[in-house]
Amino acid sequence: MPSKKTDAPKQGEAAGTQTPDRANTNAKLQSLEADRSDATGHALRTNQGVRIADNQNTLKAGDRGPSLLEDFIMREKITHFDHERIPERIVHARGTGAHGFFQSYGNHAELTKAGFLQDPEKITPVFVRFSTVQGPRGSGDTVRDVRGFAVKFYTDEGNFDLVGNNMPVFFIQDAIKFPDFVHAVKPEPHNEIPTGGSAHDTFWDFVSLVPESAHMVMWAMSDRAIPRSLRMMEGFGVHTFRLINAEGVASFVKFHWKPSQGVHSLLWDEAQKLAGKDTDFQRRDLWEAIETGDYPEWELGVQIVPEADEHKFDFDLLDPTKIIPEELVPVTPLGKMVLNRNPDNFFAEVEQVAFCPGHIVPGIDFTNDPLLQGRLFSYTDTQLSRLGGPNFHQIPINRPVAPNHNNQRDALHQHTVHRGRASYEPNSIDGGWPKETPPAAQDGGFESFQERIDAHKIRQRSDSFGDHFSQARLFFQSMSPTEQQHIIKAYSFELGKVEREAIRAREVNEILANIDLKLAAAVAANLGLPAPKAGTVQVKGSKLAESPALSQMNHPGVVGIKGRKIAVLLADGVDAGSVDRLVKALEAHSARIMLLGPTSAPVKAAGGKALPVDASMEGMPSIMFDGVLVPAGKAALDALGASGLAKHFLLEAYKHLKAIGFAKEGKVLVDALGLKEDKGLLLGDDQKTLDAFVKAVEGHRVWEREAAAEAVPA
Ligand code: HDE
Repeated sequence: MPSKKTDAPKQGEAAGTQTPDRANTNAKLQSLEADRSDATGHALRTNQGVRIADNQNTLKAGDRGPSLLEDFIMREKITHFDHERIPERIVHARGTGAHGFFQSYGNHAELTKAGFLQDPEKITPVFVRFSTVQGPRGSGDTVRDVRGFAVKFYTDEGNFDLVGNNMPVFFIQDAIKFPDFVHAVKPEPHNEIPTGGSAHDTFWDFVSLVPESAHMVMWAMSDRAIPRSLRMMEGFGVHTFRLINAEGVASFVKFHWKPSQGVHSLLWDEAQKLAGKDTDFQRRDLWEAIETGDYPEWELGVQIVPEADEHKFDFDLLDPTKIIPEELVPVTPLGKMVLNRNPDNFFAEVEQVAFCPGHIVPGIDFTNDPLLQGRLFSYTDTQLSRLGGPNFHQIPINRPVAPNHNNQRDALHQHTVHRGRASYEPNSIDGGWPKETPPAAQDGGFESFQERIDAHKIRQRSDSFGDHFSQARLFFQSMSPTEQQHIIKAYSFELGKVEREAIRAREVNEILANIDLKLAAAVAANLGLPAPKAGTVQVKGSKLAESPALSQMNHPGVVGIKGRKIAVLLADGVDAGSVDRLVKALEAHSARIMLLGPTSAPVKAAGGKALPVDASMEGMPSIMFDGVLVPAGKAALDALGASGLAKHFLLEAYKHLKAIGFAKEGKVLVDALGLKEDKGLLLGDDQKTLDAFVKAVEGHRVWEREAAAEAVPA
């Protein structure tokens, strides 16, 4: 369906300058600010408001005597502290979040009556939480895992939560299998190992016995599971939803988030090293990007399928283990989301935000996807134990900006002081308020899509959910050779950690062999198993031979190297003019530059000028950067060549296929390190070479270097 375009900002347009001042542009947003507290200028008091004179000493009988029970100040402080923790999320416990806004590109009234998608002038505040799935709250950011991508839209018509992932399918088809799946992937129950990963027996036992997981496991073994940055991930609503317009016409849709920053990943070696050298790598990356004004942005789009076309595909739209290939149904852009504000308080906002796929607004509705249906129950239910009762919607981060009067009363943590005597409906005592709003084309009460159901009450899976391998095959075959190799290595690594040979063999023979025999043979070889000769089931195959949209290589982004991190290596004797030129050239592209020295002390440039550095090469290793520059200055180049730290930095960046630019006289260092010039290893600080460097960073990796990089020790 064509969307009417307006002059609202488009993907990739200067988000920073378009950022609205939230409090001023929309008075309603002020309700989101109301509970923020700032102690500056205030006296220290108890929770009851009593000023505290001494926050250092418990009340005691003499300075060496026992503490006194009557010390209400100490007791209140310790009691509160004793109860500071709440249960972490059962899944998606590790996460981080940010505030921002959504703006529609135009009026999408033909598609939906949801107000926030109809007015391009309207700024809808959002809060986003990104997460990993398996690990506990303190686990590493860069583990191989699915990433949660949950967005709360505070619309005028109520909260809409799009609780998605960075992969478009899921491991199971029916909600009743979710506890089984989660128990299998979580750390094993006897020793709580491993933290944050799926490389263990119970996960592979389950998925090798449950072929419906084959497609999603393929995504989880791909580079999508180790994103370079939360800013560089696609997001997907996964299930098929419905959008409904004012005439009541419904369309099936799949939601997509396309990052302006492109879709990029870490290399597995980087991901593993980062887990030790910066456990908070992705959390920090998002935080710093927002602090420095590199506001990440995504385009929201939908694949639209008219109701009449429900059965026109070779898979079932209700099956959450299937994608609609974008080559069959392209993504129609609807609007743009920009994240422009970090939370003030992690616990209050990120930890207490409560998403639920059941939070929808008029104009959006569910389908009968059996996984989605189960989720509608689970999310509210889990908040009861996590957030302590049914009033979690009153916690500031969860509160809608739309009014929410009703007759629900009391319960734990009730913050609202309800006025009036009638907490029932109908009533005459309070004038009948609050009253229902009949459904209407626009601004009416929520009305469910009237779907005719005529069926037996049964526990049965539809035959149309029975093909588990065709799309897993499509995914593998749509990858570039490099991405395919990464997938083979990921399966080999993970299965290599599985203790039971029977599980390894089952995954190879009964899952991988049905997806792709070359994949199965390569993984089998790495595991020391015989290559399977044929699959165990007849796979129908997809209509499409390939879906290029599945390869990350086809998602370079639209903002160039904005926000990419570049290290400039300095040492005593560096040419200050060369540093200046490089920094200016990169700043023109809005890259984030860090000057690194052998230590954190300033370096002495040729001529004696002291150049302050941002960090040491020890503190900020190469794995934290997207590219490296080495400026001119013979003495500095000699010093770098003599430093184990600097050599390791450069060799590691080379091994990780990063863009590395040397000033012309750096050739000695390149030769000494045994490196060869290529599309991303460049010599010279003239404009042409710098342009090539920028292009190489934009390409994210110098894939052509892979074979040469193999020879460099990790
Ligand atoms: Fe979730 N999921 N899930 N899930 N999920 C939770 O809700 C659940 C599923 C997703 O940042 C929990 O508040 C069931 C698919 C995200 O706070 C819990 C089923 C997708 C987040 C829950 C699924 C997701 C959760 C745990 C199968 C992608 C983090 C804490 C029927 C479309 C939200 C919580 C945040 C969190 C249940 C499957 C995404 C237990 C029963 C499919 C992004 O309620």
